[in-house]
Amino acid sequence: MGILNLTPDSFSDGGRYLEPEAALKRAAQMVADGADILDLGAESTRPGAQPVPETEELERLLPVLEKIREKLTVPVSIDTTKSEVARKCLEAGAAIINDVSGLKRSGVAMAKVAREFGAGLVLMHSRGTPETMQTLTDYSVVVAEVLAELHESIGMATAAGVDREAIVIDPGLGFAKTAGQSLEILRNLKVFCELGFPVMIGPSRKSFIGQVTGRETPEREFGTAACVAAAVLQGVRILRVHEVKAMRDVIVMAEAIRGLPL
Ligand code: HH2
Repeated sequence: MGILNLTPDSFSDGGRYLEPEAALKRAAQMVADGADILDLGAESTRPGAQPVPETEELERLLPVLEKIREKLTVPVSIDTTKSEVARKCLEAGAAIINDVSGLKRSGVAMAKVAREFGAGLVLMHSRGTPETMQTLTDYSVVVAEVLAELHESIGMATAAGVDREAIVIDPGLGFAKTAGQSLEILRNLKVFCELGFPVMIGPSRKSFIGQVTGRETPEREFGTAACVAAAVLQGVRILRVHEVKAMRDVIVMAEAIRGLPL
């Protein structure tokens, strides 16, 4: 999954794809590099990020989504926690909703929209909001508690009628987690895969990689590659990354080592 942030303030690629033409060019490049899904986001989730009003989120997303639907055939995921943004993007041809709040922000409304459109639904674990999440890192056993909280999100989705086949889970690296907790999750991804839903992770260039490697954001690709390989070897199915071309090779190589058919 290739990341396309239509934001002025994303931690890694903020401000680069605000013009629809530049965004389309980037989208086409990621598809040529091997992306199977594009994830479009218009509200940064980095710690401390300010919320974006619904109209502004849609003004950033819809022109780019329309261009991508016109020119490319790749499924598009929308990274949003607002059910009305999700609805308008699904109407405009998006296929997946990526909810970093795991339905905790829009509640059952988001699940109902996903069900109505038969969309894929990524349920990511987080706590609080981007403004508060880094103060909510108290866990006694991080893996068990993240699993339990993801179970609540899965329960909300299925109770609203979302097909289990439509659900993807994501433990939310860096969201309400210290670097040590993100590493603990990475070490235990197999446990998440055993739940029976496809698992997705988004390690790309995140600060826990900076804490381990001592590298600044643009220089975290090898650190990202290590996370991607470790994830594929444990059964993770969707890798959300900025640098598609390099990570595609890491993924296919790790799959080959794992013994999956070429
Ligand atoms: N991480 C980010 C945003 N959305 N969605 C899922 N499912 N999993 C993730 O790990 C994830 C996500 C944060 O990364 P990025 O989009 O690069 O930055 P920003 O939130 O600043 O736009």
